[in-house]
Amino acid sequence: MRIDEIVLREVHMPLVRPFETSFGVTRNRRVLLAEIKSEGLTGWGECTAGEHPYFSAESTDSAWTVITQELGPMLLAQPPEHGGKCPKIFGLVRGNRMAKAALENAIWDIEAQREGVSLAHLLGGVRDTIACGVSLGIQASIPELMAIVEKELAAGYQRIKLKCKPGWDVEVFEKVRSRWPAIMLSCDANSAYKLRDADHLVSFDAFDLLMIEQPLWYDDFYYHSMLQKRLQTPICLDESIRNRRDVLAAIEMQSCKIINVKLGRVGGFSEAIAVHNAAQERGIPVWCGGMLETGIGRSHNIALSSLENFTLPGDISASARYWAQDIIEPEVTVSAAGEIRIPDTPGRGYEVRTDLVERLTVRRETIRALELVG
Ligand code: OSB
Ligand code: MG
Repeated sequence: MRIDEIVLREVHMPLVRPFETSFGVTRNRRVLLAEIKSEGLTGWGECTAGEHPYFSAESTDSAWTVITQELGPMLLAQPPEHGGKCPKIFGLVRGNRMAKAALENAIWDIEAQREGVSLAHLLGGVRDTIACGVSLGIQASIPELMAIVEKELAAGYQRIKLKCKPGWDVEVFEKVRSRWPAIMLSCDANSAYKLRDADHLVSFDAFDLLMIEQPLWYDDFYYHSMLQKRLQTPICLDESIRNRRDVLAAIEMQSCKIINVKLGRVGGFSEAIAVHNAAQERGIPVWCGGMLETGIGRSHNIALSSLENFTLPGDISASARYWAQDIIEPEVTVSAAGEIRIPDTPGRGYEVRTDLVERLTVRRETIRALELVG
């Protein structure tokens, strides 16, 4: 394919309510959007890096630099015929997977449109709806959390995930579990504990949690394997899983029983599919995580979740839970049964509201191939 230009934008979008994890509070998102123009078609990608390098080493600003100075020029110099070629094209650049995913995913979007198929179909998806859960941030008080859980269950969400940290864990689980004994409930520590907290983590077993996500270090397999030996509750790895080889290591070491797949964290659709397949071949279920995405990233997550081994409810929920106005049309909505319909129209299946994107843009750079002028 010919790539005419890559337009990189930074958009500022306030969240409708703050989102607190063990590593901090997010109130306003600074999101990078990659728009790739190719032979009359336009593909969109979203960089899921956070405002600060707290979840992973990447940030909005590091990704801006890497895309404009390294990845964008590489893609223009070697335009891929297929999204799956991107990892090789970007091969000299180490890490920076969220930056890479923003470009690679836009290429897959273009390819789906060119083939006249849905992105889900192009990825090899097999389902037409996905099961949705919600991720609930740390709240100021337990009664406030209880009110939110009640509202999300009434909206139909199939699984409640509670962000936790020392001081916001067993007491919270106790209250939620005693009021809702049968719901699918899980927790996510974002690396807030140490192995010396193992006795405390074993006490989580009393709450029949579907999983405990990333309790220990963000880059660890070994200590998680030691912890998993002591826990009834399955460990799910998020931060630790960067690629397919990590999946093999984690499963071999019995560091986890479930894997969270995030497109940005693994570097884009091709590695996400490889991660999915490696887990599936070994009987390990996966689900799709979220990174407070705009509708563009959300639409990619929806397409990815159509793959067969996405058997657990993901963290993909309605646009309105995050944004007063999302930048796609229609917005992502969730049915009363807690499901999202996967679009079957060509590409991602959601239009980008380009006028709104323009208004939200605070920084823009267009990357074009060097033209040889005679
Ligand atoms: O660990 O899953 C996580 C948000 C930001 C950073 C890390 C995580 C999260 C979430 C939110 O849990 C999921 C969502 O987008 O709804
Ligand atoms: Mg997580």
